Amino acid sequence: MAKIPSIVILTGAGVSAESGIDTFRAEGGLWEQHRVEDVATPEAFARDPDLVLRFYDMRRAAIQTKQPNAAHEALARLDREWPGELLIITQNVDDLHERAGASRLLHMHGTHLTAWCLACDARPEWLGPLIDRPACPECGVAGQLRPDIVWFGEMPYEMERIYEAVGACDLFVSIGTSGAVYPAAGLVREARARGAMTLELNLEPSQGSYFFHESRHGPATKLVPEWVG
Ligand code: BJW
Repeated sequence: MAKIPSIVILTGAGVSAESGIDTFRAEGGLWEQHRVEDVATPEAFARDPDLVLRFYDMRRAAIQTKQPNAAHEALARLDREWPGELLIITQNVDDLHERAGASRLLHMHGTHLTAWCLACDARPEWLGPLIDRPACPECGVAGQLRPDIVWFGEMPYEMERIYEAVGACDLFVSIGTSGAVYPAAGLVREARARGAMTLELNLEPSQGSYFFHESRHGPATKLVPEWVG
């Protein structure tokens, strides 16, 4: 019997755009109000922790008011129904994939659901504003919790598992990501070099469009349900 194709899906901010969560690099996007160097590096956090914590507390509160859209729903259905190997690798820190019901999922750039204790390395639930300098529920030390989010210069999570899945997949699909940030942006080349078919679903051609066998352009809420069928 023929092997059931194994699928890896990489998602980015574009998949959550129609849920009302700003993308990073569009006009009027998240980082036009906040310079990325001011908020998304460990150096910026060391320099001005209040600015960074206030920014992420606000983002987390905003994300909690948003709902999954038709693209998240379609991917969750595919995850439930696909009989073969499947992994959704999201760069997004929101939890809209899991709220739609996806479970074969990993967050390579972290998540706003947990905080990271710099004192004991635990990752407890991110329960309230970090700007208030709460104590870590694991070790009790106050003021050492930071967002559990991967900043520039930090190693994205679960890279070993990611390269293993990408290297073994038959189909690699990239949805709603600009291809501007590595190592995520390099995964398509990795998949293609190992013989996978590669498909891009994005509002417009991304920086890496020419690496894909096929690119389809339009809103994720239309393209993803059409692709999943
Ligand atoms: C729609 C849509 C709709 C809109 N429907 N589509 C020089 C060269 C190469 C690399 C480097 C370099 N200098 C430094 C680096 C490394 C650096 C990097 O890549 N920098 C680049 C800027 C050049 N990367 C890192 O530092 C990473 N770590 C690392 O490399 O460690 C070393 C290592 C070595 C070897 C192996 C492994 C690791 C860490 C990167 C961390 C990224 N973190 C961020 C911020 C998190 C904070 C936060 O969330 O606030 O994660 S950056 C930001 O960009 C966020 C996102 O996950 C990430 C990707 O953005 P995404 O999702 O693509 O969003 P956009 O806005 O860019 O694009 C949205 C797309 O959707 C657009 O194309 C739209 O058209 C589309 N769209 N609406 C469909 N409705």
